[in-house]
Amino acid sequence: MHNGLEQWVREVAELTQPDSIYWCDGSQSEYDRICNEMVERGDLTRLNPDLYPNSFLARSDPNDVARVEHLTFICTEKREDAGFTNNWMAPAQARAKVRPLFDGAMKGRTMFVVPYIMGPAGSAISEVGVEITDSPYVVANMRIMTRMGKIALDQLGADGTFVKGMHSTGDLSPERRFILHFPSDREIWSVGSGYGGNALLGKKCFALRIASNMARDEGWLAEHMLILGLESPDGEVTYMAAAFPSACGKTNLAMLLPPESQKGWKVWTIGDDIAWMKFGEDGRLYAVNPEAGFFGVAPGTSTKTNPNAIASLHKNSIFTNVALTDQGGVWWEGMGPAPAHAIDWRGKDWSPTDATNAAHPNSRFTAPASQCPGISSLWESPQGVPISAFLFGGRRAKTAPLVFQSFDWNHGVYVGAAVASETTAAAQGQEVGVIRRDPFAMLPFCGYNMGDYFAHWLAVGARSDKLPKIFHVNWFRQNEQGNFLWPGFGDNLRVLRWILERCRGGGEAVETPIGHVPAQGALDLRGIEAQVPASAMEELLRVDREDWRAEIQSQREFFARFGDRLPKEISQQTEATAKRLGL
Ligand code: SAT
Ligand code: MN
Repeated sequence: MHNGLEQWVREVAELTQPDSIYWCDGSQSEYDRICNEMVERGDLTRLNPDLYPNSFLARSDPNDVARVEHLTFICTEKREDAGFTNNWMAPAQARAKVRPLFDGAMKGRTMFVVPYIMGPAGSAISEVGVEITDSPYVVANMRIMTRMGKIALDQLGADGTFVKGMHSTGDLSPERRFILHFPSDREIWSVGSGYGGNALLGKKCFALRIASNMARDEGWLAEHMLILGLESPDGEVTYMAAAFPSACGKTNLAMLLPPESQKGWKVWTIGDDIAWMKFGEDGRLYAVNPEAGFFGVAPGTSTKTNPNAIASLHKNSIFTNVALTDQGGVWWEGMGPAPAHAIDWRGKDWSPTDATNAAHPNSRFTAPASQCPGISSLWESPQGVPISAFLFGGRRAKTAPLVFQSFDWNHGVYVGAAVASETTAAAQGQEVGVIRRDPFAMLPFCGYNMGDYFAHWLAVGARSDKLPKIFHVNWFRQNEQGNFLWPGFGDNLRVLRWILERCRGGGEAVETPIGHVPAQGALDLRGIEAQVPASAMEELLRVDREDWRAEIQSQREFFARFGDRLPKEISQQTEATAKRLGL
């Protein structure tokens, strides 16, 4: 047994005073028992086993439905080390302020000790974490999302290192809700929320905020990226990693099903949210998915938009804040025809004529990755998969073309740093649909000063001559009437194909001031010619000087806020772009 772990568990128990302490082994029988107990208490609803075997519906507190960025803190000694993109508290002050909320917080409850591995068991890229929680819902989700229990204790051994996560749902009051990260102690405290990224500490808290610190210190990358393998008709598979902000379609792209006209092409899923990458001996970057499940946005997910996601969640899954049908199944907006009656995410009667949503816009499914029909045979490979291309993107109605390639690595780092996107429902307490700058889609997830993070990316680029090529994509460009110009979903394969050709040294391109865009005819549009006429294609790839004037101004203002922590290279790239645009 690991001494440090045992001692820490004792300390947390002394502080939180649970009725009992339970060490999770990760077995199926343990999962079944914990879920059954929640059903008996009314905290979970078992779905109709004929429709969704071994699956459950959970409803969170209506005040607790998404990540809370304004209550999320990076606790470094110096404020500048967290940077202006993070909320900051000094570690001692943060502990003094929040410790009282844990004091006796688990009285009358069971304290679960949840050891877990982020990454495939036995991989040199993997890391162990332990979450202590009083939420059985968190335990059940962690079992789907991570390799949890005995397997993690075995990997930890008697003297391994692990990331500590202390979680209590507290009283769920937003006034007493805090998500604290202590990067130098590799430690997380979370209280007052039972939802998603606030409470499943392996996900954003560890795998991004703490791991980004580890990655900077140790020379690797912890990124908010999906990982996919694109198989061409000759059977070769090329791996790509893509960073988009929360709820911008990472899960859909990772599970893409090619349209009819694209015979012979296949997309294999490795991960849909997070990538950890280290250099291999051959100088290439190898990526693993630290997670073992999908915590996907439910609304908009259908057999049309993402058949593989639907196939993944038909059993052994947990649904949170979706609607319950009279047949004991689930429903959400965008899934298909609405049922005549359902119980909505708040637990109230609902019918399609109601003005409210049946499912919360940030409602989620938690499903084992192994159930995805398109899961890659290498998704648990300890070596990871070699990455050939990085894609950055966001939701932009204007400005950003469908796709462009950066001129080189450093220009690509600037392109990543300049990502902006319309906000979504994945975070609470902000307006939806306004443009915010979101570098590398890491704005809420980078656990240290983002200026230093840009510098880390530049430094990574200096270490190898076999780096992935860097691209920017935007599936969300609209015409003057506000209609999407690009069909998206499966048809995004056409863009991935051009990216693949560029990686192989082909793919016709035209140079623009912001990068290379596909030449006319370079994207295979067979089957969508009517939907995407030449005029639409032109608009999709257009670099509008006036839009870019505003864009460059917004970038300058944003980058200026980093002060002397901004690498010179980034401002030089901004100004070089402005110059190429003739601004
Ligand atoms: O709530 S999570 O952080 O797990 C999901 C997301 O916002 O991407
Ligand atoms: Mn995410």
